[in-house]
Amino acid sequence: MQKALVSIAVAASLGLGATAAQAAILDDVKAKGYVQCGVTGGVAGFSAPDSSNVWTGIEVDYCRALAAAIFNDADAVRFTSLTSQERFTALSAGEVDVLSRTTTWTMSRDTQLGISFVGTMFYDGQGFMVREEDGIESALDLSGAAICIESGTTTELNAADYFATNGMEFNTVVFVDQDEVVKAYEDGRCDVYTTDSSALASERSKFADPDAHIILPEIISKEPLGPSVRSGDTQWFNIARWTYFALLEAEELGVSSANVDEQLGSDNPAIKRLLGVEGEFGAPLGLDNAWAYQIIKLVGNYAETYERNVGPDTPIGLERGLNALWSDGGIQYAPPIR
Ligand SMILES: N[C@@H](CCC(=O)N[C@@H](CS)C(=O)NCC(=O)O)C(=O)O
Repeated sequence: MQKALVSIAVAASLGLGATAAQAAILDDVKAKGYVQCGVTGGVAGFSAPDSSNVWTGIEVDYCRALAAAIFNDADAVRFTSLTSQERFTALSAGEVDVLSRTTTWTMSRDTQLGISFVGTMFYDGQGFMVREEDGIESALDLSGAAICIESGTTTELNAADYFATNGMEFNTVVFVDQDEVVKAYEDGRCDVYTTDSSALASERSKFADPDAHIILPEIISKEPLGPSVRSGDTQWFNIARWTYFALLEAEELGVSSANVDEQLGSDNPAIKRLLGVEGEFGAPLGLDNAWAYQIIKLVGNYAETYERNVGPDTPIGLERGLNALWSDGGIQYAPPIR
């Protein structure tokens, strides 16, 4: 009896207690036939439903890529719209299988909430938007200004740090919902709207007169936005993480939705491994060896999702910047598939 207890304790301390739960999420997802993905209520370019209730955005594409890897069907995904405050509980309670929602990877979120971040789909930073007519040119001129902010975010915390560090008076108007924040700013209840600078660009693109608003030059934080999963299921974590890496690796190797079938005949060993022509890289994840082929065929590579959702030719208009591949001067980098 005592021996059994000791071995349970040892197994638990080694993390083997998770073994029973190892395949649980993938099995559950396969059984229900879709991935349940937690997203924002609507940040254009990241995740937003269109008029026919079809979700689009770079974070939506990530969820579609996951569905493509598992089901060879990029539509085998359902979306749950979550506020900033709801998102972590929804993930840890199992209401969603993955959270892909303008969410900054921070240490406390990664280590204290029972969730694990898998990578950074979008390197961002916090900025400030003001009305052009107010003539403000720097965030350092914002002492005492009324600032609209969404609660339960890093935004709140960073702004507090920034104002304290610069000896400025911090005066916020806080809302739970993004739409309320934007409306309050538009209605003139606040002088300033602050959030991730990509979301500022996204919201500004929806204003009646975008040019009446400017984004100040200061970026006051690091906001690595990425998907996260419940902790304790290594297989699911690996699937989520390598889905992100596959998007990057495909771009790096020049494999896109347009040429992936042709690339099946490539002589490049790295492309052969990526597409499952050689090696067994899907099987250890519980997936078909064509898992990455399916992602690329149905969703595209990282550049494709970036360009169609947030790139310079979209209303959001964001250059690749930090989100360029490491080989193009950015910091997006995937470990090799081998
Ligand atoms: N990245 C920050 C901010 C996240 C956040 O909630 N951002 C707002 C603006 S980008 C948002 O997504 N709102 C959408 C909503 O509430 O539906 C965090 O993780 O705390």
